[in-house]
Amino acid sequence: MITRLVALTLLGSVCACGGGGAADSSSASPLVAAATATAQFQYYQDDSRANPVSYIFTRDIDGDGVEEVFFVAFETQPNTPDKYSKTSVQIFGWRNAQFTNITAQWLPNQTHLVEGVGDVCFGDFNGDGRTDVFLSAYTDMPLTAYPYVLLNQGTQFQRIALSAQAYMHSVSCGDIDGDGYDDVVSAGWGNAPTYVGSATGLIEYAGWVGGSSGIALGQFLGYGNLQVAVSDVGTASTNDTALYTISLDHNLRQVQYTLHGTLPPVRIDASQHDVRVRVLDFDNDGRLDVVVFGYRFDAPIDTKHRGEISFFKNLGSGQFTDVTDTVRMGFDRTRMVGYFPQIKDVDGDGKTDIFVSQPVWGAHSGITLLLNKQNQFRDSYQQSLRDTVRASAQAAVVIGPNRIRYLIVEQPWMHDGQTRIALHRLQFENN
Ligand SMILES: [Ca+2]
Ligand SMILES: [Ca+2]
Ligand SMILES: [Ca+2]
Ligand SMILES: [Ca+2]
Repeated sequence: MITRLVALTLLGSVCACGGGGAADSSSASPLVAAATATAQFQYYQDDSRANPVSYIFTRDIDGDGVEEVFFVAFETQPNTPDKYSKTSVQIFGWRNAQFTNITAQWLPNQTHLVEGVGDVCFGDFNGDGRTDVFLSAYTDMPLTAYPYVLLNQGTQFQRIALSAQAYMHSVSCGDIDGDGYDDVVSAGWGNAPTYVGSATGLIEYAGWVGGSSGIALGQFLGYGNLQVAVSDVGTASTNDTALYTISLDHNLRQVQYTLHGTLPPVRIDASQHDVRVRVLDFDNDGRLDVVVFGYRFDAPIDTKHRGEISFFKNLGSGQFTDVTDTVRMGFDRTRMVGYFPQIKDVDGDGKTDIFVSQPVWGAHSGITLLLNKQNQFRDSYQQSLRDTVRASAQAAVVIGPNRIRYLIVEQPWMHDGQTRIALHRLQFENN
């Protein structure tokens, strides 16, 4: 074991130098411990063996300071609508210090059975102080599905189906109008409504932002309703990220999105797909900034420029500038990025970091940890992460009991209908 770790450390040093020039001193630490828990479950409700597209989300839903983990999925192409296999939502958490499947408690009476989920966001939609969940409707084909709101009753969810939609590629939760009820906006290609929070939960308002892939609510302008940063708007060749202001008409139950400005382009030459947008004030100047995750979707095997994590600094008044080259250190652009980037304090030093993962095939990496050090986001622990999260696996970081950080790994698909997961404790240098 020790020999293996030493070997990995050496490999890590070599790879960090080749991947962009930034010395990665943190790779000297044994970041990932052996798995302390494993489990398996079935996403599908039938005997499909097709590799599901699945995503992992973490949130403390019961307010005990320990995060729960949500696994969601859809069956993708080359399947067709008449052969589509419905999926399920799986929830894991800690019970008596054991990491275990708690789906039946939170989603009783088979309410974990859904059609397909393409994104998840969390908010308090009915203002009762409890964290609710929004599951987007997505099957990656012209087949409608139900978006669901899961209203938190304290120890279980009340599930409510909203009107059927298709292609809800990404969702974002936030209180647009500051009335104390969180709202939900979506990006995609299905003309979904906007969901407005109220004392009784989400209400559908007509109006959406238009064809797009990623979306994030934020107070970028510093006044008025929240705005949205939206990726993959415009034409296929430009694929811009844009900022829209939002106005609500409660009487007509309508929402209007107005283009305020366009952000710099993500610097990928061809077939760019900017799948997710995230918001954080990465330079601590009091203005919310934008991070866009994009990749080249038809990238040949030897593509030098496959993935991007772009940092757009908010200059105020809706103006943004690309500061990626000075903010992001050491990221290897042949790498793949993914659909559930996490903006959280991964290493527990009080600064917000970025973690993103996606299954890849072949020799490429699909995992990135950008640790925030002095407002620079440094590519860290790449070799350790790659050794644990192997090709065609994916992972997320979850905060467990006693604020201990874990890597939850969804293992490569074995074509037997079972999804296997493993929990690994993370031990960072200096803490
Ligand atoms: Ca919890
Ligand atoms: Ca609201
Ligand atoms: Ca800022
Ligand atoms: Ca941190």
